[in-house]
Amino acid sequence: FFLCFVLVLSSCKNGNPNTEEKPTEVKQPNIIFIMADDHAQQAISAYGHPIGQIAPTPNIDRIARNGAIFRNNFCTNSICGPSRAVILTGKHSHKNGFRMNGEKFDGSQPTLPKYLKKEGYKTAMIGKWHLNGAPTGFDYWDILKDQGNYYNPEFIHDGDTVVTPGYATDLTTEKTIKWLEENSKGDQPFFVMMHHKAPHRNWMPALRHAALYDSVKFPLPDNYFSKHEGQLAAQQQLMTVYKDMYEGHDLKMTVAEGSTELASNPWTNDFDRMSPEQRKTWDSIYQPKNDAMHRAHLTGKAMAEWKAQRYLQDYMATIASVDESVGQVLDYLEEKGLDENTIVVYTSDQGFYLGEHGWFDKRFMYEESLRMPLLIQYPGHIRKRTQINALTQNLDFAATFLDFAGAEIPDDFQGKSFKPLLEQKEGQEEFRNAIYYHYYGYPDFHMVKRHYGVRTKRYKLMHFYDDVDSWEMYDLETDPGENKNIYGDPKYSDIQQRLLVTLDSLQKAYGITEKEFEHADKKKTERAYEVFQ
Ligand code: SGN
Ligand code: CA
Repeated sequence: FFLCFVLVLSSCKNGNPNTEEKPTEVKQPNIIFIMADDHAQQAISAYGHPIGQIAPTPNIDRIARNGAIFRNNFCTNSICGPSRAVILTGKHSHKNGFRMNGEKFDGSQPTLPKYLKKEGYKTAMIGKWHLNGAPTGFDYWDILKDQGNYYNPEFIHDGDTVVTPGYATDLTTEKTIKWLEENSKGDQPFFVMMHHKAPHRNWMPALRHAALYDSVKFPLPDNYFSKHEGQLAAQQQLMTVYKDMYEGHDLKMTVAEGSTELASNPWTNDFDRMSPEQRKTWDSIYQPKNDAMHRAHLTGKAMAEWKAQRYLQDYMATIASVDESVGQVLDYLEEKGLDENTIVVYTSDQGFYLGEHGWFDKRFMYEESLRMPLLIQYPGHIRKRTQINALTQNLDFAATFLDFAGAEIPDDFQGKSFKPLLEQKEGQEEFRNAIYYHYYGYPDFHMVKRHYGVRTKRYKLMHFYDDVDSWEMYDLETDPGENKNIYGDPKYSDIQQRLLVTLDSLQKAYGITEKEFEHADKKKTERAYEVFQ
């Protein structure tokens, strides 16, 4: 009897009366959150798009091989500062207060790094911040000034702004690895955000990559020359590759054959900040290709197509350095034996147009800029090559990371942990049946009208408002390029009605009130076309 009593007692101590195993010590995972700026899914080879096949990203793909790739991950508001604020707070823009670029993030509110610190994490933020004001909740931060520059950028750290010689992507990686060297030993788990500037406008590649895609011809989308029929807001944007890009600043075109002087380049700072040696190498790479362009005397459609090629060559070349950065971080973790207990996330603040609808930039709720790439590895916890098709959002990131850290998810979070999806404990279909989107940045660069909408697995409904009042609806199964607006088409009236109900209920659930529609400033709008041309 005594022996039985001792046995029962000792097994109870182990927390499981049925086994004699010692409980495994659960250690909180480290989290490395890598975010690029404007990196479209089309430009990551693991997503399978032809552009990514021509210009592959082998290191980013490693994360998909080691872990999970999210096929339907969307942002809530496709623009830099707002997306970052959603990631930090787990709340939609109207709740975290950062609706459009240029606003100041309220750093006194609770955020993901603050919650993680409470759980014992060391926290760091390195690279592009773009939320105006100093980061809060981080033990360490070293951020790019404003949007950041590609060459010899300014970093802000400990109250000092320092021009740092080198290339932004490489510098951000070096700083992150240095921080890891100094902080990854010991018992404390860490959370580090490594935020790249690339591949943001004006797409200046590292010198070692500046000729990488010179001989490549990228496929152009069918709707590159779209006239945006039935799409009022699209007719009024200013983000068409062949109309709105600056020939010098964006396309690095020169004024004439034999010259290195850039054509229209209103923000000279991006080039003037290069050292004479950097500039010399740069010109030695770009001048011959610009001379060839001048000799071809291109006009009309041929010139528009040439511009798309130059845009994509540069855009993809800036991604080559981001891919190297991811490789360096993954190698570092493996070398130090940290890979098993570290969650590595790769994402971008939003998607981007690579010529679809004729465009660059983002902001619209159309697929290419609504979609965010998302790849996550956590060996031993997430099965290799997991495919997530559920409708997930940047809104869910904070809840998910807190869940992995073993913390409680605050009641006021609007996102949902997708940890159960990654562990295959929840059905993908059940996760969410529709996402809500709301863009506020008008008037602003590229003049994309304010709009909100819903997207289900198959359909999308959007309403453009402010100085317009126009509805659009798409069947993404029959029209993935979103070329045919079916709003008001009697064939779809039942579906339209259902989408309107979904929209209404999501707005109520997330707390969107009439107040959200009072932001419009008509006077500002009148001036805006001049300002943002
Ligand atoms: C800059 C860009 C715009 C871009 C915004 C916002 N112009 O103003 O094209 O839309 O940033 O980008 S640039 O020529 O100065 O680069 S965001 O990613 O920061 O939201
Ligand atoms: Ca961005």
